[in-house]
This record gives sequence, C-alpha cells and structure tokens, in this order.
Amino acid sequence: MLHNTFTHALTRYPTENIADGLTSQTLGKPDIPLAFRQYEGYLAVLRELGLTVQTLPGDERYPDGCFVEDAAIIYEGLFVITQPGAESRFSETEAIAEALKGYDPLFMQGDARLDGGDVLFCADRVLIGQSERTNREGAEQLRGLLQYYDATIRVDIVPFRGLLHLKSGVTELAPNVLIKSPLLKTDYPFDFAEVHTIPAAETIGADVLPINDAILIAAGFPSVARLAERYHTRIFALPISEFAKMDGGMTCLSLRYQG
Ligand code: CIR
Repeated sequence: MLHNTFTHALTRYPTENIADGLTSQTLGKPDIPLAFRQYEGYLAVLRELGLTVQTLPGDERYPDGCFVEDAAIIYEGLFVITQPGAESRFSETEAIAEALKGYDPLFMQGDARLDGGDVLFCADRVLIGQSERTNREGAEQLRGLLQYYDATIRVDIVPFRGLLHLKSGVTELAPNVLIKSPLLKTDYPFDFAEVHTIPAAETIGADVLPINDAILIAAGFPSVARLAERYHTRIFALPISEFAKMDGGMTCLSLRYQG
C-alpha cells in the first residue's frame, strides 16, 4: 500500500471568523494575524517539498473550512467526498468536490457520517476511527468503497473516545511506527506496529504528517521532536498553535494526493 507519497495538495484559506468554529479545547481564541502567518508557513513547507498546492478561498459560512482533510478521503486514484459529522461542516464538501471534480470523486450517501481526520493509512491497513463525528455507517461505507477500489486492502474500524479524531491521538511516524497519545482510549490493538506513546501534555503533537522524504510535526513538543529525529533527517517543526486552539492538527490543513 503506497501512502505518504504525494505530488499535490488541496488547501483552503482560514477565515477571519475561525474562532466561531467548533472546538473542544480551552486554549483561548486564535490570534487571527498569527493564524494566517502560521498558515502561510504551512503552505510554504508543502511547496518546498515539491507539491503543487491549490488553495481555495475561505468562506465565512464555514469557520472550520480550512480543515479540509475532513471533507475527502483520497487513496491512490480513489477520491471520496465525505459527509462530515458536524452539522455546521456538512456543506464544506461542496467546494472540495468542485475542486476535485477532475478526479471523478465518489460521494458518501444516506446517514453515513465521516470526517477525514478519523482515517489513518498506515502500515498494511487503513484504520477508520468510529467517533463522535464518524458513525458506523460512515466507516462501513468507506470500507466498502476502499475495498471496491482495491480488494486486497485491509480496513479496520476502530471505536475510540477521548479525542476528537483518531488522528488527534495516533498517526504514522514512519513505516510501521506509530506515535500515540495516552488520551486516545480504545480497545483496538496497535500491535501490528511499533508504538511510541508520548506524554498526554504533548497530545497536539501526536498528529504528524509524513510527506515524501520529510515529516511535518507541530513545534513545541520535545518528545515528538526527539522521536521524529530517530526516524527522519528532514523534519519541519511548524508552529500551528492557533489552529490547535480549534482542535486542528498537522494533517487536517491539507488533502494530499498524486495528481
Ligand atoms: C472541528 O471541530 O471540526 C474543527 N474545529 C477541527 C477539525 C480538525 N480536523 C482534523 O483534525 N482532521
């Protein structure tokens, strides 16, 4: 299963009203000019990694709209437009579907609810978190689409609690190596991989983003930085504090794919 190798990224500018978005954090309101600077820094790194970056305009109807990862799942040539679990975010997908229409995306349907933040491609499998945003039907529907596209793909559904999204608490640091927060509560055995559990206070750093030969990590989390150094030589530690205030991590600000 080829993942983490990308040529393109789709992103969407934050809006001035980002503080009106959803959050479970109590870190205060984002500083808007700083959020925009941090966002530009994120885009600059994607470009430095050689990706062609498309950035859609922000839309004030969707203060969470910059978290584009939740609106689509992309696996090789399969593009799936989701039905995000939060009512206020449901129609964010319209602009994303329009931007990706050249890839003939498929659409989730019916009562399925799923946020891309709950979908982790790692090792030999895809994990779909069943969460407050992603329901069983959403997870099953995505599993069906992935296996229709690639009959050999293993897809496990992972019920969990404690954090917003699966990737808020576990991501892939390197092939077969996971980085995990103890705040993620699940019975799912991650024994297929080597697992590094970081201190709970560094949970925001658990959402790491490997792209091609590099990895993006949130700045300011020493255990995460030390772990990244064990597996990577090209590390970008990016300040994303203003997005973290709104429950955003490193992966959620872009959709990566091979164009
Ligand atoms: C939300 O609660 O939906 C947004 N404020 C944050 C979404 C973060 N998305 C992600 O990690 N994939």
